[in-house]
Amino acid sequence: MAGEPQADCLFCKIVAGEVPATVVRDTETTLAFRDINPQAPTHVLVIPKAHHPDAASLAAADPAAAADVLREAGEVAAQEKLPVAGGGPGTGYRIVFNTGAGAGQTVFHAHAHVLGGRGLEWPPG
Ligand code: IU
Repeated sequence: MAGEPQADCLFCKIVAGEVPATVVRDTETTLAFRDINPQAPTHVLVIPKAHHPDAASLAAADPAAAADVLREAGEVAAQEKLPVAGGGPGTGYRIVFNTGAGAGQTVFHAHAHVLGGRGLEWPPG
């Protein structure tokens, strides 16, 4: 059923404390932890604690939880002191939801990547 923990899901195991992670924020509905393979000086994943396979599925099933993930992504950026003003290289941050294997999604539990602390090119690779 949508939202229920999945036995074979890595991020459900992190939520359950069965797999270690470096947690930076923990709320009733979300968890934020450092990516084990960081692609930027700040690379944090924000996940809903409930299992949903991707961001769009999460938003369809539980819009409030999707909003919680987005708000927490902003809180992570603030906590990590990622500067937004100025507009130069290394300012601003990126929130990414890879969706589908073809777009690079490898863990099928919705997650926002929060990336910052370096210049970020556009378009992304
Ligand atoms: P993706 O968008 O599904 O590719 O993102 C999954 C991320 O999960 C990826 O950046 C991995 O480095 C990261 N990750 C992790 O943080 N901890 C883990 O134990 C595993 C993957 I496996």
